[in-house]
Amino acid sequence: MAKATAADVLVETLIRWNVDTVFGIPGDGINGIIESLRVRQDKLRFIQVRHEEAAAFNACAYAKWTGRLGVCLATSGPGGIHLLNGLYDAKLDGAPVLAITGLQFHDLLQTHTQQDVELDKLFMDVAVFNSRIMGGHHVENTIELACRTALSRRGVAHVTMPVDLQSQPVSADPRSKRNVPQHVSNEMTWLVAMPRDSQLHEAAEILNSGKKTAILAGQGALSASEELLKVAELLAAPIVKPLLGKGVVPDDSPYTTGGIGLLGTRPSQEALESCDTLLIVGSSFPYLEFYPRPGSARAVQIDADPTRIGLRYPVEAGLVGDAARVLRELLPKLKKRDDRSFLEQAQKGMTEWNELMDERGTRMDKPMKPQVVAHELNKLVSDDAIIATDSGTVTTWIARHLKHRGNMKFSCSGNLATMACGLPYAIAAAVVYPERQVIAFVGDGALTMLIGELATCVKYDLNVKVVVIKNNSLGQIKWEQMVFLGNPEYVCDLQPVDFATVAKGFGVASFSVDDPAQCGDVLRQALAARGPALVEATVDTHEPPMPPKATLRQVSHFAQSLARGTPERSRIAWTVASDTVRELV
Ligand SMILES: Cc1ncc(C[n+]2csc(CCOP(=O)(O)OP(=O)(O)O)c2C)c(N)n1
Ligand SMILES: [Mg+2]
Repeated sequence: MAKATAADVLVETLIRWNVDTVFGIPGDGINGIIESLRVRQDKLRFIQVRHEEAAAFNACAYAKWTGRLGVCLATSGPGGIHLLNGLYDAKLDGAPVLAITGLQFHDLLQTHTQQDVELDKLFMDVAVFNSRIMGGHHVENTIELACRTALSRRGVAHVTMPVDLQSQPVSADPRSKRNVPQHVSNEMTWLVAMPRDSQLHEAAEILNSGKKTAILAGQGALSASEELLKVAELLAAPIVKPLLGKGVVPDDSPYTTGGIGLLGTRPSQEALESCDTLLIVGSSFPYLEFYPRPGSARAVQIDADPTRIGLRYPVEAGLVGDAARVLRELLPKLKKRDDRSFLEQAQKGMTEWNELMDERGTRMDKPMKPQVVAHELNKLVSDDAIIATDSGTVTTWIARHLKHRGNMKFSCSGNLATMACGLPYAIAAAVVYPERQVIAFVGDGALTMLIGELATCVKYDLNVKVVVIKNNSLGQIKWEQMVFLGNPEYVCDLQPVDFATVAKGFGVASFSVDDPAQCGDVLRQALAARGPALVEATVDTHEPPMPPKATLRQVSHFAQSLARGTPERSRIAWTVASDTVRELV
């Protein structure tokens, strides 16, 4: 048998860490690793993508969907550089990812050799663990620590390895005297923190002292659904959900007011504006302007990470630990609130909000309103669908019209809010859960950034359904220019793309719809198609993503933007005015 190479040790160590999938693209800086993967393909599959950025998104999404370590692999120089945006996505959303890259020959580094990019230096800011492997006996301990660090610190670990070392027999590298053989283990132990009883009492006292409590529950509360609903019931407190926490409780629960932020609901915004006590659970929702005014509410925060306590709001009590476990300890200390009016007010608000969403989602106007597509899709998706979205106005449409229920999973790039993640996120879902319905709800701008990944869907016969909202515009930015800044729209128009034809070229079943009356049928056909399919939904480019409560300042900026010469201003003004009139009557 051939002697084990350093790359063999690397891949064997990954297998011991239960890594079953690596996303990436081969290259001459990682040939040794690719060969070790080839001979172990029955234990560890390699998903070959079309752009390393997608591989990093895949790894991030794999971690988000499964809670396990996501792994991506890229070659030296350009391959590694391409990973960076997806790795920042993982860093900012706290997804454990291991990125493996190649370096040039160990004895040519920093000599202007080809692809001479020291990726460990480049990745210094993105990575919580970042190491350059120096020899065959340095592989196992480095990879073990990389996996353990990424998982325990919920971040990116990066390991890079000179190409010549990869295929060298481990025995060729003399082991140093202090490097005792087999001194590491793949044991993964999690920190289990629990607040002291006095801390729980203090937190309960604060929450019990209020009359109007709101709960803000994010990504860190995804496995605390049952406990949150019990707290909501006891305190008559509406649960407000930042986007990554969409799955915390089902959208049809009487205890939630749905999303928060520009793409959220009016009752959520009102609950945070008027609460006198706030319970933040597993959330670092970044939009400070949506929190209660500092000082207007007494607040308690539960988070697994002590550095996040008090990050966004001046909380009086912090409870560090797993959301579900901490809530279970807190629950017996909470008093049932007799006055249910705050929750009832929120429920009334939600009835009105849902009517408004139904109205917006069922308009028969032409051009078709984008909300119609999200609304129709919501009716068709199964209760265990996995839905990935992208950054743009599309995020608003799906956030508001998709009713999270059952075992659904939903994600997007939350804190980085990068474009182009939607399709790779969906690909990762379809790789892991081939039997589930997987949907990418994406904009035309975002899809074109990594459109090559349609080929990945075909290559692996992935059950990914892409719904592309074609408004021929970088819509989100167009509205930001107009409504937030009062500037005329500039450089947001997109060259129209015939996505249905492009999809066919990739070998993806393709569908088109521009008629709201047909939208449901077309989506149904696409969802029923075997394997990957794409629906090009051509929509009204002038439909605004209305904030939950438009401020006077926004209205005035919008007017200024039109007055200062936004192209097609009469059409835009007409669309906004007719939407508003219809919603008032
Ligand atoms: C990589 C990246 N580039 C630019 C942006 C800024 N940005 C945010 S949303 C958006 C427009 C998205 O356009 P599209 O995908 O067509 O969706 P739409 O807003 O039209 O629904 C842009 C340019 C970003 N978030 N990420
Ligand atoms: Mg667009």
